[in-house]
Amino acid sequence: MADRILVTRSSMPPFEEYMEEIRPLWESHWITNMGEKHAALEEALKAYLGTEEICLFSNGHLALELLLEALEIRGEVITTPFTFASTTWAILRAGCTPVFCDIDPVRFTLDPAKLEALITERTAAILPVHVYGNLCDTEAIDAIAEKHGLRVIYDAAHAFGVEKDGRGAGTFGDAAMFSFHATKVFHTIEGGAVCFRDPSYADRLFRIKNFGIQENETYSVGGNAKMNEFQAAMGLCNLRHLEEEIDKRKQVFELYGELLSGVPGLRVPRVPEGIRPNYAYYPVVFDPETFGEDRDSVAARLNAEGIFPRKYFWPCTNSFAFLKNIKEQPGVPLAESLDPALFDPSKTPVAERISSRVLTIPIYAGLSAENVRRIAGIILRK
Ligand code: T4K
Repeated sequence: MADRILVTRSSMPPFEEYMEEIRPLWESHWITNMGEKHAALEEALKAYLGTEEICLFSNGHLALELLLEALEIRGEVITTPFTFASTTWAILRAGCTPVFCDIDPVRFTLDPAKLEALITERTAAILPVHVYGNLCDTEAIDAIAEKHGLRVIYDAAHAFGVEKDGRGAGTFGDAAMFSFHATKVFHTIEGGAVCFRDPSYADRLFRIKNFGIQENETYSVGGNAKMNEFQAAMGLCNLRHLEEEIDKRKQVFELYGELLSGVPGLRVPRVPEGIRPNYAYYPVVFDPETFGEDRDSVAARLNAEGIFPRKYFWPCTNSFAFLKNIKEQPGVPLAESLDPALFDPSKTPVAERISSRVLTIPIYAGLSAENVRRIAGIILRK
């Protein structure tokens, strides 16, 4: 169906611009393994994100999973269940044990007030998520981590370009992972990056994404998660158009705000003081008691009109039924100590409540004002 409206739509740079960007690859024949485009994108991203250190990856998921391995995180990792499955799967696949902390009811990010009670002598790290691009309470989380000598790794998959008081999302904690997937505000088709503070991480991250090969041609055990030159070229083009992309999303965001705020039983996102947002998602929380209709019913009505919002992020990652038999999962080197009782959504009631009520409605640069009005009108039955 040509006129379907999906939750997002990949931004594309002008076709000729991408062709020009990749033309030199036909001359050099150097199309992967940290070539010129890769180097240029690293430098451009360091400047854009305000970070000294960055390592590019083939995708965001592997960036996160391999980051945990590279830092030799072992044991319990305190995290949020209100996220895309990737965050929790990275923890499990890295052989760690996720311990779920409930979320703040306003930001939807890990609630620092509930964090300290979960810290034990087995805790190795804290892995919060800047979900929807909403920055976590980084000050409180980083302070608790420092007090207990724990590392903080932010899943910043949604937070590319977001800043708090002029400070980029990639500069909080010990490290932050960005996703550059096609569905993101900035993308490299598939891709991801880790930004970090301690320069000694650079070698570890480089080796783990490149078969463990060191400069002197000695080896350690590593995988392959390199970003190729076509991905990096897409990133270089998209970065040139990013401000325009964010500005167009802002117009959609603001129009939804005008049309949907103040409606009893609907909660729409707001930009907090001091934040430079990226308008990555537009989550609407439906309170069926007051709004008179639940999230699933609104989604079904939109679907009937060819509009496809998504229930990001439902279900919470601690509530997948198969996790009750987690020990029987084939092929995953799970932590010995992993206890299926950890996967209990009743321990994170705020996350559970938001997850069952939230709908992320379409937002992307090319979404017309007419369609924004149509979507809002359907939601409000106007
Ligand atoms: N941590 C968090 C918190 C994350 O949200 C994610 C990924 C990760 C880690 C891992 O990062 P990556 O390894 O992906 O870099 C999508 C994305 O695939 C995924 O990147 C994203 N988060 C997640 C929230 O959403 P799906 O299964 O919902 O995608 P899909 O294929 O249904 O696409 C959604 C919509 O996007 C489509 O309806 C239309 C549009 N679209 C999609 C594709 C693939 C396009 O316009 N162009 C495209 O090429 O997971």
